[in-house]
Amino acid sequence: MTISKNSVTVLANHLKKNPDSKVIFLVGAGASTSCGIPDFRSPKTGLYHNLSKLNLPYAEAVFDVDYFKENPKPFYTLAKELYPGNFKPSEFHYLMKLFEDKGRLKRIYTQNIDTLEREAGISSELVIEAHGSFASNHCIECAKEFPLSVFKDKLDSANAKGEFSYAKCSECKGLIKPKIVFFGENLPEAFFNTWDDDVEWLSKRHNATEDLIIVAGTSLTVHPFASLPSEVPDTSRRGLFNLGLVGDFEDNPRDDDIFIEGLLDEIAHKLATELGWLEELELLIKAE
Ligand code: CNA
Repeated sequence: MTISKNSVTVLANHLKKNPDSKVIFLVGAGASTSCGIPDFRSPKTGLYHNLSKLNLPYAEAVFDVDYFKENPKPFYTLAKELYPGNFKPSEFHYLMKLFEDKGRLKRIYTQNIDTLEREAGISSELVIEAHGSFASNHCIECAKEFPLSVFKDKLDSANAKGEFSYAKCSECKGLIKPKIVFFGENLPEAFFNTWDDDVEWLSKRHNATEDLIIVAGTSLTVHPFASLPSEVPDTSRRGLFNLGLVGDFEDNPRDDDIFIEGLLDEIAHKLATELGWLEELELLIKAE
């Protein structure tokens, strides 16, 4: 594994030497912390650390469907804070958009529910929202779909004490929630199907080692997403942009892995500089 102060240069050189190579990003909450959305697990600033005000029996209960049925308030409180529109994409999101503009983006798999990849203008067919998003609503009992306003209006009508009335299904009176994957719920089929297709595509590429899979801003603890890096064919090259070594990069490092330790926006800035893309990146950010 390459771990050095020059890791950004190693990665940039790989991209420059292989102009036909494409990149698949696997991203997590660390992509959006600089936008003001806390991640789950960073000590002191993570959501799990800050959930104490919601009186949850355990932090993950906020995304537990059985707990939601009993007490929707913690999820509503969190959803009000995280609802799309409240935040702007980061420099790193715009770098991923620039990879698309340069014809170098194969796909982004995101665990994030904040839709900031879409906000950055990345084409929807290139983004797999593995844990769903706020972009559609459904009844948790009968799966009937509802317009966004049905849930959003309830968030907006919280009283001064932060209490909500809850969105309920017109057919069966079940609770309505955004299609965010809770613990105990299945991931979207598109996640599994597209990943299988992309792995096959990687395996069949003539010079597969040229393609890069960049894992960024995730603790790689939530499965099945966390196992994706281990499924990358060893004919492709893996990179990790993160504050620390995680998951398969720590447990089963590969000789040609590239680990770039640091904050994603700083890494994005340095990488764009090395690739000669900085001016375009800054234009994208300015145009927001
Ligand atoms: P996590 O477990 O909180 O891990 C975040 C990782 O990112 C950690 O390894 C941090 O060290 C690292 N990190 C944090 N900030 C930065 C930064 N600026 N630069 C580089 N690295 C950084 O979150 P995961 O994404 O691994 O966990 C998966 C969960 C988080 C998914 O189910 C998401 O739905 C959920 N989540 C999403 C959001 C969002 O949509 N923005 C926010 C919080 C949690």
